[in-house]
Amino acid sequence: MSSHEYTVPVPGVEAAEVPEPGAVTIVVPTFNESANVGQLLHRITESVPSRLPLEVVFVDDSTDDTPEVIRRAARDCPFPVTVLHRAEPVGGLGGAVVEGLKAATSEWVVVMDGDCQHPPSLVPELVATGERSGAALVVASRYLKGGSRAGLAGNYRVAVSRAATWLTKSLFPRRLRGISDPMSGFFAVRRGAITAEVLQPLGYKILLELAVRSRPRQVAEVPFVFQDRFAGESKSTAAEGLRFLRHLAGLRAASPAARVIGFGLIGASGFVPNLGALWALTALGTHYVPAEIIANQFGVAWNFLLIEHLLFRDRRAHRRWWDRLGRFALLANADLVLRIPLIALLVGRFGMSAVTATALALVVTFVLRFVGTEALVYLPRRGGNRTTARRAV
Ligand SMILES: Nc1nc2c(ncn2[C@@H]2O[C@H](COP(=O)(O)OP(=O)(O)OP(=O)(O)O)[C@@H](O)[C@H]2O)c(=O)[nH]1
Ligand SMILES: [Mg+2]
Repeated sequence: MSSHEYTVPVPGVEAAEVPEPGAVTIVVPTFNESANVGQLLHRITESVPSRLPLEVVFVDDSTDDTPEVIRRAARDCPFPVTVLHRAEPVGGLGGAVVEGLKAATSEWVVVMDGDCQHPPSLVPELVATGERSGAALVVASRYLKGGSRAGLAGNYRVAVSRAATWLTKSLFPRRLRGISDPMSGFFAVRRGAITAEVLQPLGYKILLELAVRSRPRQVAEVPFVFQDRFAGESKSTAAEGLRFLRHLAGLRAASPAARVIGFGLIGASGFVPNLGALWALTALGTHYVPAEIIANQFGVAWNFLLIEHLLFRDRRAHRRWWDRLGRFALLANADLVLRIPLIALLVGRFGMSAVTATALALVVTFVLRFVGTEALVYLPRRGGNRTTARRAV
């Protein structure tokens, strides 16, 4: 993908209607927001055009009549309104925002929700702040003085939002410096600052994606009050929360150093099923050598599941799951072959308990296992092709 794609005009917008440079494209993802979009366009009309030339691009995945309602309401708008209805909602909300960013033609793009929780009156201020400070990204923050989360329905949502923000900021302290509200869905970005590789539709929180994968050198923030939904139902679900956690893990695992740490943490968590099974088996009277072998399989299965889903999610496609599992299990058990004599030594010569000796040996073989896993299980094959996979060695 190259940057010239961004200059492709929005389908359905006449060239003469495209705003001049310095103007703004408001991108609004919508999913069944028919009760809100008219009100949103009304509020935009009231507060933006007199201060800033604009166009509005809705990226719609609705199953109701939202596109129709938008088209009707657009007749009263003094600016161009486009609806990109997607027959296939690829990437959900994140994918929709990416489509909108690609379709935008103005110098500035503002992303906002379609349910009136984000006040359009702030749009000119977001852009003006960017122009004034030279920032390429301006975030509307609920956590700055003057901002608030008034519209988050209930203590539960507030707690979840706060925990997610804290977790996100702790995972990316450097990249998110200066961004108090990385979960905000309301922000302005210079179109030139959006690079193709950051536009990964799977990212559900696009701001986080932008800030982490290609953080512009300068960012600014403006406080805002997150209002109540005007009408309709929330689309945020527990499944979306899980998707967010996977997204966080994927972003974090993109750096090799973080992958080593993640691998270590997952390996350490594997102590629990491993030692638990070992304890149970030895308590049942099994000799510690066969008990080690069986208990190790519990740790292997646990580690494999976590590593697959959290660390190498994006690097699984070039081998089938059983191929990966086979290789992973082979590595882990080869490591056990190394470990058994070491454990025998520690138990026999130094009088350690089986549990302590196992813990020590697991740490020693960790590095070997990490290198082997990267190289033999998840390293994309050179010149390899997904569909013509060679047989596993
Ligand atoms: N195109 C598209 N838009 C979506 C999708 N899911 C949600 N949206 C839109 O994204 C915006 C934010 O979704 P909301 O359900 O309001 O999420 P929220 O603001 O975290 O939740 P509430 O506080 O309860 O409103 C809204 O404009 C939705 O219509 C989707 O799959 N596709
Ligand atoms: Mg909302």
